[in-house]
Amino acid sequence: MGTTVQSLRAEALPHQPLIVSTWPFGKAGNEKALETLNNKDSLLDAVEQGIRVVEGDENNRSVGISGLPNAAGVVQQDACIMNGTDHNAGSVAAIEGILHPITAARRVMENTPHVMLVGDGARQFAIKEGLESMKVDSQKLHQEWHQKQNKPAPTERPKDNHDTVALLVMDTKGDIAGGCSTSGWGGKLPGRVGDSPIIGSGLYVDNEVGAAGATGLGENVMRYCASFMVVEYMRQGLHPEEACLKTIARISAIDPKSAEDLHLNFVALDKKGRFGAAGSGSGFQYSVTTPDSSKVLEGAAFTKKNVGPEGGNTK
Ligand code: SD4
Repeated sequence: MGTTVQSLRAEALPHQPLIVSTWPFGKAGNEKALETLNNKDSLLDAVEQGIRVVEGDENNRSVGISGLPNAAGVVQQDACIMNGTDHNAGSVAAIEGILHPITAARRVMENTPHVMLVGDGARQFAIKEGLESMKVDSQKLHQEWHQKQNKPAPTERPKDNHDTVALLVMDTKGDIAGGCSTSGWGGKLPGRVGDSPIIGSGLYVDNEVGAAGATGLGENVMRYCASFMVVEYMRQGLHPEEACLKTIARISAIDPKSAEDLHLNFVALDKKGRFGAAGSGSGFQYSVTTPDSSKVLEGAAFTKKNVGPEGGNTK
């Protein structure tokens, strides 16, 4: 990459909407989120509508019903949503056959006294809420469903086998919310739940500080409450990019695997309107949208040089 941490650091962008999401496929979601804010819809609407665009992309093989199936050939999806202003959250995990898990997560938050529903309970709840569904999808049903839509199911697997959209939104008031959605790790054991629907792991939002979201190997995120950790580092005053790097440094100081093998990637934004991202390896791309521009940027790559050996900041 050859890009330094400093050069990747974005300038503060106060008093204007800011949307940050994982991967280049997040950009279309960001733009929808911005459009939603421009229409004077709520912050949560912006998160939900943005993520629905990514979930609805038939060519996306890691988010939505076109995502990667588990070891039994079934797509089981995880999603969550969190509102910074009232600290409310909702999530669904290992949900099958629901076209927009992010909407199911929001309904859990708004229409139940719970935070998380899983498996068949989550599916039944979503159906009762009137959400679009299909039959639980063995590979064959999945193909048939796509044929009915007159669109063949994509056959190519993404090179990385796992990806997630985590999408963070700040509005003109500086209020923050976020969401996550994924079909998770391809070939996972049936019933496996990743980091993405776990508040504090795949996503965390604190309206006083900022928000963070994760993508990568969920097991390595969940064991450290990593998005919460990123937000806590921002609370200490770290720039979002530094907070992401320091979280990776801390995990990598504990985990015997090489940083590359951890497959950790984070995006973050803070209350000042600053944003950043970092990955445990190189090549993590993320999307940033404001009223002035919508771009795909390269996150900082963790090395022991850009963050001290015990996660200490070298600057
Ligand atoms: C998971 N973290 O299920 C998700 C998948 C992902 O990049 O983000 N992969 O483990």
